[in-house]
Amino acid sequence: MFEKVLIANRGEIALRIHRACREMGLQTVAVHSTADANAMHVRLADESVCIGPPPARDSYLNVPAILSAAAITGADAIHPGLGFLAENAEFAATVEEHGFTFIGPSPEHIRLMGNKVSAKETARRLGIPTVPGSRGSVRDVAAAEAAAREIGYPVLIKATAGGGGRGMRVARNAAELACLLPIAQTEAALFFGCGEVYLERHLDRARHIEVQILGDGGGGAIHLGERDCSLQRSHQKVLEETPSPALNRDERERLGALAAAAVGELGYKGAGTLEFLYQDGKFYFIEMNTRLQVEHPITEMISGIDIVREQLRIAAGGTLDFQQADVRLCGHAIECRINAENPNTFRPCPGRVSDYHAPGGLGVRVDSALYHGYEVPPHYDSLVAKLIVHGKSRNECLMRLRRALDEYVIEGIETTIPLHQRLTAAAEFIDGDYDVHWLGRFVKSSS
Ligand code: MV4
Repeated sequence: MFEKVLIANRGEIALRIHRACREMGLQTVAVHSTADANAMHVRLADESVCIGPPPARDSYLNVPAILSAAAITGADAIHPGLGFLAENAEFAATVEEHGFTFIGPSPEHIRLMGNKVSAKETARRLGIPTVPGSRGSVRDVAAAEAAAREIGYPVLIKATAGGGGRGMRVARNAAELACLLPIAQTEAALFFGCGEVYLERHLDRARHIEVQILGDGGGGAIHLGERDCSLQRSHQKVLEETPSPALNRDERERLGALAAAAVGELGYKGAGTLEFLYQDGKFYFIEMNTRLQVEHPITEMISGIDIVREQLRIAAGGTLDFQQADVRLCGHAIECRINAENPNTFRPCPGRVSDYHAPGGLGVRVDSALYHGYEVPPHYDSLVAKLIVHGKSRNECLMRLRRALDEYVIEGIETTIPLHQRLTAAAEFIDGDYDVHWLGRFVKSSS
């Protein structure tokens, strides 16, 4: 096992990783921008190094500064967290070239899944159902129209290097496709530095369901069930739950087994997530994330497995602590993402936290780097806390969640807690009756 881990991230996720390290007896190194000198992850780490000014490209994305910090502190391994450099294959390779362990999958697997066309092709080869679409990318209008005739309209134009929904376009007929293809290609080049796009049949009332997996790098792999992440607005997840209210036990086991078999076959190392769309009783693979995810705690709550601990064990060359048969998924868990934003307009609201009291009690977990007097900087993502609640049943979980939301005090900044209070009172949410478009409409009608 390592002795010292550098955490190349900030905020609640840096704290989350620090906690796993500390419980395993590992020393931690925090890196931070000048804007984060007073951050909680810096206070708690054994050592800290300032790596640059507030803009992420000068600090949290500054690879030479991060490697220098690892060298001067004598770290053995680097955990990239999520966002920033977590899915940068080049970074993973550079870390290893400099003699540190990258806590995550191989650069080859990161690259394979970062290209959405090769990810889909790989999934299909491994027997995972995918959304009907173009074979590979489409170069010009003629090729796109030929592919769309086979797929059937409406089609969705997606960027090969994309993900997260940016730059997607729906075309309902050949005329729209001819018009939108060059726009999508230009946008893709601008956003992602690669103008390649591909087509998929557009599923118009899908749920977003993802499977958490862990691979040991030697062909062993297990799954930890699914998460329903359909409650999003503007491609930002707002609330996640597990298990999905839409699946029965049989569907859950089949999907999990399929995902675990596939990542085992790949020889995948570390934690990962396979994303699916689910509509009319069918699953369609769309993307794989090769990192720890924001919503991982709900899986930890129903499985009792510390996913970051497993990441560290796997990266150190160890095996998984358990087999599939040892995994017992118990009860129900929900995560509310609490952002420093106006709950109606979603405008970011940085500032000083003038009063702070987090909820607690049985089945309640708060992952947050906030504290009384903390100044939320304006430079980064507005996620400031995750409220995660567990219950024996979905109803018990919901009752507990409402109780915990009512207890939570965050003064001095606006937060999305009032949105979660409205959402958890909505009939469709209570009934589990929602798709990826429902929250956007709900927000418009309830604010
Ligand atoms: C889709 C889709 C419908 N049909 N693909 C958006 C984010 C990216 N990861 C994939 N996304 C979608 N892909 C096909 N073929 C609808 C979405 C989508 C969506 C997916 C997950 C969660 C929220 C969403 C909101 C709008 C659209």
